[in-house]
Amino acid sequence: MRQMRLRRLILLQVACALGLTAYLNLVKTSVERKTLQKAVRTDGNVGFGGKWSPPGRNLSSTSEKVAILVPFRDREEHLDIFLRHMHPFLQRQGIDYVIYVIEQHGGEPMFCKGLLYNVGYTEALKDDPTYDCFILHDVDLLPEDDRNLYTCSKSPLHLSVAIDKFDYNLPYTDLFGGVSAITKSHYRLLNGYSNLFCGWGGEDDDMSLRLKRHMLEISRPEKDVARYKMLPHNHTKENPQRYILLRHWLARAMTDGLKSLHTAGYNVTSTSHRELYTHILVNISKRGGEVYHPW
Ligand code: NGS
Repeated sequence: MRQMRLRRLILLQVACALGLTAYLNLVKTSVERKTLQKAVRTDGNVGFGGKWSPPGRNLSSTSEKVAILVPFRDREEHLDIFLRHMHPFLQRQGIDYVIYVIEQHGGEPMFCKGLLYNVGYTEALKDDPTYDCFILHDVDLLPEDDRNLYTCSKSPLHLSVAIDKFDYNLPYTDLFGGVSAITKSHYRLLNGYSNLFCGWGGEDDDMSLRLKRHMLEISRPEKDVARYKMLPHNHTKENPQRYILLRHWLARAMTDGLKSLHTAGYNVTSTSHRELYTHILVNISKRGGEVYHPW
């Protein structure tokens, strides 16, 4: 009898200890979540889908609406750091914005950044046709200075002028990659990016040539303002066909881009409004080894 009572007492103590541990874990997780949210949310809440408007903005407001397009694949750790950095940064600037992460999965083994930008542009406008300005943003670049404004101007803007990796110097004058800002109408006029560049390099140089063709000069903020930190990563697989594609840029400029998106061989698998961004999942069908010659 005494032994049974003792056993029951021990069981009760074990149950209490387990219950207390579970409760403490729950509190810990909730505190961690709140700390992350606090780090991300500076002034008011980030709406579901990664939307935010400056307080006091109403429907009749004329301020610019900005879509931040981030092509993405296999870089969860970068995305986490990027989002924690960007929401407070954009809110301090008072930008009316939404962050779109356009993720490539399956099919084509190489990363097709230009095509992902075109899909992001098209899907963002389906989500909200009133965007005026698009920021084209690599996930591994973090702006260092709040004076580097994420808005559009009359001519396309190249914002990542000074990156730590290049000792805060611009590698070449025609560079348009990294982070850029372009109006909705200019993006359309340029026929967006080429859909054909898969693998690292060249899609931004092709865009730069499109700008020249339309006599759109690249503007840049001051070098001491447009400073960026690049997150460390392994070099992505280069596109061996980029120079061949670039040689024929003019023949492709009118057709290859937004206008040929419907034949570019992709489908949007899902669109979901996540806590800190709108997620667009894209499957790009595998391309052959040969350079595709639509021209
Ligand atoms: C050039 C690439 C661009 C690229 C730039 C900077 O060589 O696409 O380097 O790259 N052009 C070609 O390969 C034709 S970075 O080191 O910042 O990734 O944007």
